[in-house]
Amino acid sequence: MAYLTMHDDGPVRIVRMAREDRLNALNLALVDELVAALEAADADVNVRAIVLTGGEKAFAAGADIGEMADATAVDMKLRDQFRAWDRIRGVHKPVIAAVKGFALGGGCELALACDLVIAGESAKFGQPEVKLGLMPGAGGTQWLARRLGKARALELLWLGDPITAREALSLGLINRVVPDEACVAHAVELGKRLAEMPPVALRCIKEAVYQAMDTAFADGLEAERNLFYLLFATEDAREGMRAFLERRKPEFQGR
Ligand code: CO8
Repeated sequence: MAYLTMHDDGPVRIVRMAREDRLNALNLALVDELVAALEAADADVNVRAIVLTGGEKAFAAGADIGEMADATAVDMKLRDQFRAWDRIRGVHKPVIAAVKGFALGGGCELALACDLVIAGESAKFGQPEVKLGLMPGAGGTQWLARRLGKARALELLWLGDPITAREALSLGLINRVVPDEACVAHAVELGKRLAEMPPVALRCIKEAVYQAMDTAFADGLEAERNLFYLLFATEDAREGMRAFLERRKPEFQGR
């Protein structure tokens, strides 16, 4: 792993992008490593939640402009880099971004692709692609239009100016703002709380929420209903309900 460091804090895998001399510019190799790391964590039974973080100055300052500067449209089409990004959406376990400093362009899209976002006070979110004569390519137009509505999305995408962590919070783009020095620890604590929850229920809830963003309301309701029924086939649901009735703490097994 040339561009990442990883360690576990109990059931939480902490994946850190560490290409700090380039403000974690997302070159193809870094994204490949990142996707592999997320999938490995997803497959590891000892991991219950994943925290993705970057450096002090930047979570990630976007796609590596040096890798794109001379590329033709055909080069980009054949490069097919977003196939790797699609795999991020396939991660079932909770992924929490801990963002300090710049989260720009692809870096902002990466943060928004995580399930929850904890920001340090220094975080700056933005889609400055327009200033390069480009536009977001890793989902930025879709995330922002769906989450902010047309007018705010167009303002951010057309002007390309970054917003502060507090603005992102007030727009409902992220979950919490904390002091920079507490950012990763806060995300890990949240991961540990999620680790105590029944994993199959978390997974089904994630699937249903993403379905809500992707599909018509009636189809989303149908999917939610089916996932709800499915949870009645888990031992964890049985245990959770029994524990409530017996006034004790449940012991979830993940099945
Ligand atoms: N790509 C390549 N190198 C970068 C990038 C980047 N995105 N961002 C920073 N760097 C490099 C700089 O070139 C510099 O290198 P060097 O020391 O060799 O000169 C080093 O990182 C430090 O950066 P700065 O000296 O510029 O630091 P400043 O504090 O002066 O400025 C900024 C920080 C404001 C973040 C500035 O670096 C900046 O504007 N960066 C570019 C931000 C940007 O435009 N991002 C969007 C890129 S396009 C994009 O993301 C498309 C997304 C769709 C596909 C996603 C696939 C991954």
